[in-house]
Amino acid sequence: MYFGKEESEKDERVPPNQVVTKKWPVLHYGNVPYYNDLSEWDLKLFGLVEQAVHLTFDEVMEMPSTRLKNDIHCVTGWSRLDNQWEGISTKEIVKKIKLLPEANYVLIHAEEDWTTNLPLEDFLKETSLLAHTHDGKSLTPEHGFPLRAVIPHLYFWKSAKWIRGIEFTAENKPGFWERNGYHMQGRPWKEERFSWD
Ligand SMILES: Nc1nc2c(c(=O)[nH]1)N[C@H]1C(S)=C(S)[C@@H](COP(=O)(O)O)O[C@H]1N2
Ligand SMILES: [Mo]
Repeated sequence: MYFGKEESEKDERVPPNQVVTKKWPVLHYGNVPYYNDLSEWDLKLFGLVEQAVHLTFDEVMEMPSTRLKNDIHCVTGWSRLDNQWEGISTKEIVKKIKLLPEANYVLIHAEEDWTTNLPLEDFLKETSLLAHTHDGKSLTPEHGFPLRAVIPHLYFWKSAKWIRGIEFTAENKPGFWERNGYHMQGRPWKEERFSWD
């Protein structure tokens, strides 16, 4: 059997039982929020921090921004390669607060009380960011406008769209899908799809 260079490269980039798509599927539970006025929007950083902060959209946009290219892997089996994101790195966002030493996990809060949890270490990985732009265009409402998490090294459900809060916790509190059986960490290369995996 002949394996061209492209094939072997793909194997290195696509985790087990994932299929590459060029399209970008839209997937979520609940409704897409539409904002008439971003002055209604804020991002709350709270929980195990010295002092909680609320950032306005303008304050977020004034922060140093970063561009990162990466691959995303949805637990339903599709992967999309070479996504170009622009936004605020999570390491930059936490400069706005002082984390207490007990903070070990993060619960990301989105519109309609949708949540997802992950270890602080995964949240702060150098490839993690809060993105407002994808492949050069502002996020569409369906894909998370005005701001979404992008945690590309975990299954894509951890990449919350329409984020409104980041809560730092001592315990690993399960989020929406995690309460329904999805994995607490969700690493695609280990196929951590469900909590019984
Ligand atoms: N707020 C919110 N974010 C969410 C979800 C959701 O239901 N609500 N679904 C997750 C899931 S399961 C996936 S696969 C990705 C899909 O992102 P996309 O629609 O931009 O491809 O968003 C994640 N972020
Ligand atoms: Mo998903």
